[in-house]
Amino acid sequence: QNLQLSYADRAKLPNIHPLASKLLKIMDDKRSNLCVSADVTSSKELLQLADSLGPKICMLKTHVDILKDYTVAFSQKLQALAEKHNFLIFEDRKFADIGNTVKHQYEGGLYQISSWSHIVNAHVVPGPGVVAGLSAVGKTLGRGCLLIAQMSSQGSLATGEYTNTVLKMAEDHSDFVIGFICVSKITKKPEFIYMTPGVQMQAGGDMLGQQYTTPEEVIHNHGSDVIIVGRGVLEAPDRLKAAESYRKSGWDAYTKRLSQ
Ligand code: 6AU
Repeated sequence: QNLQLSYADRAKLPNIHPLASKLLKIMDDKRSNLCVSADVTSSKELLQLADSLGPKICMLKTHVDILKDYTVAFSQKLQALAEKHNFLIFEDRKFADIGNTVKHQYEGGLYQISSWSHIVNAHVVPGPGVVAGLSAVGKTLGRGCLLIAQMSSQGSLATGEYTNTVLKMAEDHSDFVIGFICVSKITKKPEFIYMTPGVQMQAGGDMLGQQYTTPEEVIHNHGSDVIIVGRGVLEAPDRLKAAESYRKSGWDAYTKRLSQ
């Protein structure tokens, strides 16, 4: 399963996508496999989070459509913070329409996501056209896409044959698809990045179907690469302290995996 291959070594693989390579280098440099999910509704609060947690994370995930006060200036400030602290921006847009529609949704509208987000994700329910449409916008900009192969939520339909089809689609578009949203490392390919949401320090769930596992379980037992943590950090009394403890748990689980 290549679980002993380090992030630094994977960054140098001959067939690695440049953006995946950049992410793996950031993870190695900052000793962080933590992506904070900044699910807040004020752009000021989001920028404060990005600035204070920036040193602890390899990636910041946004849901830009839950902001009540999005502006172009906000997206420029976020990009500047990503430069300052060396993290990537991941807009969790979950595109899921025909190629022609997602092309417009990615490039245009109010948010012009492709102009500021390094990474986006997509459901493959529509078939390969969704990836082709996004790729038509993002590829020349050097952007990358994560395909949703599995979900953390209870009763998810993304299992079995569906998940296998996602893998095939990723391989067919490896010039734009850099990895997966998944519960565990679902292929042997070390060129792909495996990112897992539904992470808290204690297993459990919320009232709306979210299911949580621990950083150790995700990185060490399931062989995933990046933990995505929202409320585990956002609802902590001290967000910086919480981010540091998730960073450390994720990193310790990774070094334990390497030394096996
Ligand atoms: O840690 P939480 O539960 O507060 O937040 C988890 C974040 C949310 C979800 O929209 C997202 O992760 N997410 C995703 C993603 C990243 O695509 C997929 C999934 O299966 N489950 C999930 O929670 O912002």
